[in-house]
Amino acid sequence: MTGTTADTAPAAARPVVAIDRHGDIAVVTVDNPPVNALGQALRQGLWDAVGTLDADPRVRAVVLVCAGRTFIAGADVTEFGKPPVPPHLPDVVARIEGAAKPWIAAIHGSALGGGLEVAMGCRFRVAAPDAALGLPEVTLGIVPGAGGTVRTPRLTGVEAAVDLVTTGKPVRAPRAAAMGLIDAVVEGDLVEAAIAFAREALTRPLPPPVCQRPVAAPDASFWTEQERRIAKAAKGAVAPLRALACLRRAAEASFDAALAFERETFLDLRGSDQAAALRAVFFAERAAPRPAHLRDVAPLPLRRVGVVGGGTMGAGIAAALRDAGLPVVLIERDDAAVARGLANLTALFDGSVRRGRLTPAQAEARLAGVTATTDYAALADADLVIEAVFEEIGVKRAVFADLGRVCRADAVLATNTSYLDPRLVAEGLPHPGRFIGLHFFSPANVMTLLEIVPTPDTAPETLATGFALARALNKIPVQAGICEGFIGNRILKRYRAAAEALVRRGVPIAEIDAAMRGHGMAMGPFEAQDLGGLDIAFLQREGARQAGQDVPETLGDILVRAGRKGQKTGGGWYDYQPGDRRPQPSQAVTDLLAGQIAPGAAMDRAAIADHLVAEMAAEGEAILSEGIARAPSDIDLVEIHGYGFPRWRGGPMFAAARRAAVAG
Ligand code: 3H9
Repeated sequence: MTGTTADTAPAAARPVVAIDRHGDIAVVTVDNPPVNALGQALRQGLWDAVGTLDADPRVRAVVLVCAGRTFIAGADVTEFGKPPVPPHLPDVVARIEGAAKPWIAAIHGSALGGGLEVAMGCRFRVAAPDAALGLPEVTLGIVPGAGGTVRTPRLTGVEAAVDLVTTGKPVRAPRAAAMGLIDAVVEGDLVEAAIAFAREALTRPLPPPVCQRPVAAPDASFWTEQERRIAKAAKGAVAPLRALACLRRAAEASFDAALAFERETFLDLRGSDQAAALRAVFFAERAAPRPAHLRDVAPLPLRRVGVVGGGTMGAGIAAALRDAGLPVVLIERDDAAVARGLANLTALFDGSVRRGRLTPAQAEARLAGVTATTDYAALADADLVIEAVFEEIGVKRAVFADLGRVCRADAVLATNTSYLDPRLVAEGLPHPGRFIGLHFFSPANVMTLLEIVPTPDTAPETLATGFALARALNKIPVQAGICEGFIGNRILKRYRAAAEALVRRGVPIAEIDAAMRGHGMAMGPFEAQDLGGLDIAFLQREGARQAGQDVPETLGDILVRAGRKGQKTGGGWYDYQPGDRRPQPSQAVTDLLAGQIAPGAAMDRAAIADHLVAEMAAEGEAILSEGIARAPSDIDLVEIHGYGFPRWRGGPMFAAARRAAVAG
């Protein structure tokens, strides 16, 4: 790779765009760490490079390559809130496309958004085998703004372009080559391979620039079908449908007219609430794995991990660890439980095979990396052990007594408790600095949230190791203080109580669920309880009552006492027909709750959703003021990644702040 690296060169010695000449081929190297985002200096540098190289008679072709870990990863998202400064990206792309010499984009790492748009302005694109290419703009609430919707269908055809642009999902180089997005996948040194490609290309007539290539327009029924499909998947996010409209224009209008339409859509969406929310989530997600307060703390190495408990949660955690390549020791209390734990794990890996995420051979290798046993001595060499046994303090304490005996004094010991006080779980443990709460969400091999709960005794290295684990597992970590339910389940409790309070006021259960789905939640609060089971929270309340706490009777309690625990018992808040997960309003529930419900209150769905989200945000405020969460954005990440809150609303705290700002 040409160019200097960010780590070794002083800032002044490193131009954002450098030009080298290899005989008659020029190599333009972009060097704008960390991800070569298209800030103003880079746009200007590219603009100037076209002029310089067009004027250089020795140069016959230009290779565009990037230093560092990636090709251009897109527009500089930090510039989105500010007035645009020229040269604008569409003009830079047009200038590269109109250059007198053909440009060849040589792609490694990720060519995303504006980065792929720059590459599509080039006459050719070659990429390293592991490069990823994509147009993730819709995930930021916008559409591509520099020709992405207009040039992509000219390279790949409309159907593949719809997929790329409306999902925002990147594709790897081999797939990109198969769909026509790039011209070749090249092995070995990328610059040398791109120069060789350029020399070869110069021996033949050049293809036309992408803007001059034709695009076949599908008929109206294609667009109607796509609209229907995309609207359903978007659940209220507007960008995917607006991106589809741009693609349709690209297929049906001239290149220039489509480009103008795309730019207009881009500028319109860039200032929208949804884009602001999605940008906030984007930066919060990137900041989460490396919190500032742990910058100077080195995590402990994670080479071997133990999991105690092979139930749904323990098996899910073990699967997540294996997916990250870590060898796992799985401990259960007897041989039958070991067999059940292994069966749970096998079922998870088989599921991944069915969904095409793993080959059968990979699934077998994942399973082979698990040592399942009843013998705690197998944990003697573990760097980290995660306890995921029954949610009962005595059971958990017994596990930690064993772990305290067999594990190394520097092994991190974690509890996956979701409601118990981790301080009580750890009581009596030798070397308490190594203890921490790691709250996974079920299914743990799928859900991206990890609540990290230190106790007052937890050492900084232990906390840093929790974050390192999250990075290894590709999860979003959020640090939480100790309170009942930590961040997520505490807000959930308030949310459910507020929803029940609406039912008591006479708002129909199905209206509340529909309102929250309409708000963009994956599910409403009552249908979600039916799916997960009403008995778990009921048993917690009963436990608290038995311990002498004053816990008022909830409507859910009435249902559970009547045997209605959710889908698994054929009914909870709704009735269910056997084999059918669709909730049906229930006369039995109406009868059971009759004495508790006021005569019908009218409340429109938007007001229901606003009220419930405001309740979530109010609990979030309390959590912040008690120091349980470190920042509002942490609460938003918990809601988005753990509880199905719509990303495009930015989370309850973001929404509340936005609402307060608008109100004045
Ligand atoms: C676009 O292009 C619009 C155009 O169509 C139209 C224009 C007219 N801008 O993720 P990482 C920062 S929309 C600014 O940890 P990785 C990030 O915050 C854009 N900053 O690295 C972090 O900062 P810090 C479409 C950005 O190696 C640092 O870089 N593009 C941007 O795990 C490292 O990030 C995208 O949506 C950005 N665009 O992954 C691409 N991107 O060090 C989004 C990153 O201060 N980016 N930063 O915490 C990514 O997907 C990943 O960053 C990438 C690298 C895969 C590239």
